[in-house]
Amino acid sequence: MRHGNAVLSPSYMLRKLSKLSLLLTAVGLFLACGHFLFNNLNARSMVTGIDHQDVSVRLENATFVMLVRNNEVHSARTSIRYVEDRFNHKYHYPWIFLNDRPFSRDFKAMTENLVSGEATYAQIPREHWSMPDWVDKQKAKKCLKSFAEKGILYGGSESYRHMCRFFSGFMAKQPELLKYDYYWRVEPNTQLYCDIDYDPFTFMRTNNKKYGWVINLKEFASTIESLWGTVQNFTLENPQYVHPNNSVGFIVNDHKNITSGSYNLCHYWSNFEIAALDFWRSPVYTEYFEYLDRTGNFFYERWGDAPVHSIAASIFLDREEVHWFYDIGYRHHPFTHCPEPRKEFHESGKCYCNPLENFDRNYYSCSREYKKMLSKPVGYFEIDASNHQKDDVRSPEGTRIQKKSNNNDNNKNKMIEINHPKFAIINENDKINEKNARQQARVENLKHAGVLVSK
Ligand SMILES: Nc1nc2c(ncn2[C@@H]2O[C@H](COP(=O)(O)OP(=O)(O)O)[C@@H](O)[C@H]2O)c(=O)[nH]1
Ligand SMILES: [Mg+2]
Repeated sequence: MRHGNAVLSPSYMLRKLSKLSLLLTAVGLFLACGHFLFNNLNARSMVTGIDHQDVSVRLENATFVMLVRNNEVHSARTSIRYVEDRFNHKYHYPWIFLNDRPFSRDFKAMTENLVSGEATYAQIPREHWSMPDWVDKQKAKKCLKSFAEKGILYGGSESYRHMCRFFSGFMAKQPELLKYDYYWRVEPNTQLYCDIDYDPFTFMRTNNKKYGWVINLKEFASTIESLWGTVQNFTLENPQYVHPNNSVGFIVNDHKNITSGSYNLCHYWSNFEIAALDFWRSPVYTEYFEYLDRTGNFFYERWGDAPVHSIAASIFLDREEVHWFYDIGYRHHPFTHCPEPRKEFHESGKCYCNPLENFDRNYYSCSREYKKMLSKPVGYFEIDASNHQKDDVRSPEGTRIQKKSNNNDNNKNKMIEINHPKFAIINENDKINEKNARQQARVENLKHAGVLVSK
């Protein structure tokens, strides 16, 4: 009994308890170390080489940016939710919403608690969303009409042109963005398919990246007829801006250079961008944008911000400053980027897209051109523009000089356009009948390509 009493005595119980808690602490420590080691052993991606950190705070001077209309609030909410769930709920980066009109109370109410960082709603100044005074409004109106009649995607839309010009020249200069170094552009109705367990902004900074993309593809030739000629003229006048280790091989095929080659229509799809704002604010880019803008062809034609950005990144940046976020599974209708390696992205439970739907496999993807460019040694695309004669299309004032083009390339580009899968998303705002538009575009393109002779 005494023995039994001793077992149950308070001091005995205390000794037992403290031994037990020591044991539990040791087991806890062991498990924590194991967890830490396991996480860190698996922290570096086998495919991208990126280190995945385990952090829960905003680290960089960066923001999300979404240009959006009030009536797109639910599509905006979809995209926000994807970004938050896959990445930002751990980091709480702020969101900046931009609009050419004032944001409605409803838009704010439906979004401000969905984001995990601070939300800012800003209206774009009129001078960044209107035709500049050197643009001939009557001529622009006629051009829009003729583009619409040809069934060119968004051909008849003036607001689409303001949007493209805005992203090309003014987004980075909005007062709300001035305090940031990096942005991530998000569009309504887009999806993210993979957990992002590192900070892409930190990746950009520590690896000295300026431009990050996910999907690349070919542009409609008919929307940018004189863009390449204008770019050629700009580089001929400013050969010092061409980076010696550029990635011109991505936008010009067959080892040709800016002035001897034609544009292969390849560009990074700009509805997803993670980039350094200082590049768009730099004197080189500003001069380039102003040179393009003086032609008025954001309106007379329909120059997209995607080719405008991509051409700049390919010519003015070191190719090492451009980054393919291959590991980010992403969809913007109608294309999906789905990282393919099964073990890292799918069997790990990280992604849920279908690798067979990966757009890199599509004929219209430019991933082949990109990889080919990367396979060339550093400095391979160095260009001495000073030896070339300025000879193409339009003066900065937009007057047609002399169109010198390579017929074969032009025909090839037209043929590419005819079956372009993006025709599936003809703009509803333009009230274009998709079937008629496609039919008309085919006829027009065949005529241009010399396949059909008009009577
Ligand atoms: N506020 C505003 N946003 C616009 C306007 N036009 C386009 N956007 C936005 O600009 C982006 C691109 O437009 P979108 O219609 O998606 O073009 P697409 O991706 O080329 O088919 C999206 O974020 C749109 O919400 C406009 O007139 N006003
Ligand atoms: Mg879009």
